[in-house]
Amino acid sequence: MSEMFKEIPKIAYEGSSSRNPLAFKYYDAERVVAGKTMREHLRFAMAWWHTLCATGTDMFGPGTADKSFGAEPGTMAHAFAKVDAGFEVMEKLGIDYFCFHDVDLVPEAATIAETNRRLDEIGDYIAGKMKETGLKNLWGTANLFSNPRYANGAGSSNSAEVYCFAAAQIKKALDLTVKFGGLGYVFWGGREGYETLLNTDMKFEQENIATLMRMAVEYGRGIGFTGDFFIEPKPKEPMKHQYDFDAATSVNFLKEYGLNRDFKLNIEANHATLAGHTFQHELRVAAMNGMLGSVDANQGDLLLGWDTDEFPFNIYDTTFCMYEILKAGGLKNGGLNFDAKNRRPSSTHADIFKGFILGMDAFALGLVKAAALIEDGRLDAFVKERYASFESGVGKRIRSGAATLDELAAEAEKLEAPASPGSGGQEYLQSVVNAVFFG
Ligand code: XLS
Ligand code: NI
Ligand code: NI
Repeated sequence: MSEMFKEIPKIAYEGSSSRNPLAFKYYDAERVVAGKTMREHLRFAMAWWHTLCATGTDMFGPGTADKSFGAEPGTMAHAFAKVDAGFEVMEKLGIDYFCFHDVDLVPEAATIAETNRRLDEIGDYIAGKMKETGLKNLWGTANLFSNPRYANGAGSSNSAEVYCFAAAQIKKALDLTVKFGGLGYVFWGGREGYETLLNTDMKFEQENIATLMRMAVEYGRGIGFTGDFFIEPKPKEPMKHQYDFDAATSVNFLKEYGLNRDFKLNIEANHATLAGHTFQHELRVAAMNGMLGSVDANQGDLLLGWDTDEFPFNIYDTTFCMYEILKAGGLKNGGLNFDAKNRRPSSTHADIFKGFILGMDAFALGLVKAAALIEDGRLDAFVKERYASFESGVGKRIRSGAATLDELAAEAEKLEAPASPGSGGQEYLQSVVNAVFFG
């Protein structure tokens, strides 16, 4: 295989004073932070779809980036060229993992049988490259939202025939994920939602989605998939209302249908924004339910109402993300998948690498700052003190579940002054964060 990106060297760590646009300023793979190397903590992944497929097409115009990689798009030759390009991108950036949808890998054919044959062919080629390079699969998924048959959803479709197609795609995507030794399998419910309740039986649709997931678990476990299944919450886009609205909604759904033993959540920064939450909020909800599985690392734009999938830039956000991950004890079968793409005018091949450098540096810096915040201890100390009244006396009885309303009412009557919660200290805590950030 010949080199595709000849103008791009292997990207090295050169430190924050480097002015080389093709070097890491903060991501130093082997540097140990809080007991593990950056590489182990961050487990970066490349998203096949954005990196190798997306050309920048939008509603108002065609793509600006050339992703032909020397082959004719829509052919198997192109599918192979994308594999070569993808592995070169990962190797040059030192990204250890990739994520894929079935139809990112090959052009979809007229029949399932032919698409699957193509997937087998490309699957063998990818597996060979993985063996050769040591690169790994973070997760796989099936695209159940692009093909017109999924206009009304897949698991939530009104058509049992469409539902069968979805099952077929999931089965094959699971086969590939297992073939690649993937750590996870994602369900992002692209069109699993509704446009109007006038034509929708919401309970029926949700039951069907759960059934499809249950079958996927059964099949996956049967073929030796030992990783985690993930739901990736998103409130809207493309549908007006999507069932996996946010982390709390998804946790409830998984518990309601008894899927919580096999599933965790894949939290995407931009989806949190769309749900009206912070990224940190979504991560915390997942973590406190024991379901922080993996992360789609990108960022949105607060001035725009859609999934802009930008490479992460905001250090406060990457820091609070890594803060939640560190506090949760790390990601077991997850990592940081750059579900991110270049802006449409950033159309060169070098821009692909610069996007990843930005994102990897932003998360490396976030990791360092998160570890520093924990090490500093002032945030933890403040939170501990804030709830200290529950450590003894009546507070302790409340926590243990032993207290009664009668007892607490009597306690309240004994109080001389009106009870006060004390200062929330937000401004103080924010100044601590800035002091830790900027020294
Ligand atoms: C779209 C989603 C999608 C999933 C994988 O908004 O983020 O890219 O991550 O299907
Ligand atoms: Ni995503
Ligand atoms: Ni997204």
